[in-house]
Amino acid sequence: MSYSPFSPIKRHSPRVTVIGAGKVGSTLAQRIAEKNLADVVLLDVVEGMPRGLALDLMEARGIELHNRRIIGTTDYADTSASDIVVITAGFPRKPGMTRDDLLLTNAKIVVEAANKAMTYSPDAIYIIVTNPLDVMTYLAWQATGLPGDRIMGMAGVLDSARFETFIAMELGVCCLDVKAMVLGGHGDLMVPLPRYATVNGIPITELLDAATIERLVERTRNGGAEIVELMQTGGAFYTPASSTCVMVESILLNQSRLLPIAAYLRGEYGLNDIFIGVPSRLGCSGIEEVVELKLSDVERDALHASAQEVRKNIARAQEIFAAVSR
Ligand code: TXD
Repeated sequence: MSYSPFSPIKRHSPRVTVIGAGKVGSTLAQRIAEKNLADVVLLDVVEGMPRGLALDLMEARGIELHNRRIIGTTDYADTSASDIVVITAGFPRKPGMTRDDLLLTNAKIVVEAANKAMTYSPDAIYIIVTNPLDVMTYLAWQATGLPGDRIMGMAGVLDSARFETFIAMELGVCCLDVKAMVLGGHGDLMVPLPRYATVNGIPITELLDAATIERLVERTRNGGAEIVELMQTGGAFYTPASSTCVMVESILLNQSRLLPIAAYLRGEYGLNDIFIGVPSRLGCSGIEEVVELKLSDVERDALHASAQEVRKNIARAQEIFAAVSR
């Protein structure tokens, strides 16, 4: 029998479950652990794979200088008492495929994952990442009965990061100085807001002409597809994982950061009963506040057009669901 003078480490660490140990999920697990934010449970349907990834991440701890536990599993019982559950399970777009083509396949996966996770972590805050994002978030909210402030979708942080990158590249400035906000659904009708984009406080409308801004807006709207076309297999995952990690961090550290996230609306921006990207403050209780910006008529119309698209897809998903379960 081996001898050890040490008793096992006992601690109450925050715990984040990441469902779907694919590109986004495994990169997110790495970010969370290496930023020393929480222990991570990485769950997938594929036997062995999440355990392998978790072991690989654990073996890097001495080098990356953290002591977070990463558990890989296919069993929801291992996810119990999580503070946050992130759902990335599903399939990404293939070249030429729209986000909405993924609708039915991913809807079944996300609803099942959310329901199973709820049995073990009924008090957690849920972040949905799977596409089509706004629709998946609505369906998961509906299926779980979670209050609107404890379930949200990640897309706006990613779309804003892309807009900021393109602005920084165009102007040749440091990306740390650029702040921008993209609202609306995570689709072709998303609403980048140039009026609220700045380089360290200087509005970009004073730095770039209208045609250039429109080009950057278009590139932002097409940001996901641009990467899918280049990669051919799978889509973006580094920035999606970083963007989700920002939300996880704001919740765990109760930072109340103002972030564009897909939030449940009850009349804000003239929209009701929908999840769509709007600026919200994110803290330990989830969404603390949806912040209503003053929008111009054009911006408001664009947001409503995007909402219309999201609603159409929610209705379509519900129709397909009803037909399948008949
Ligand atoms: O801005 C955003 N919201 C997004 C969304 C940005 C990037 C990626 N976005 C979407 O996230 C993408 O369109 C997909 O719908 C998801 C996951 O993307 P990822 O690139 O990580 O896909 P992978 O690498 O194919 O990983 C998906 C994993 C894979 O390991 C499957 O085995 C697993 O999901 N999977 C499941 N896990 C648990 N439970 C079930 N039922 C399940 N089905 C598949």
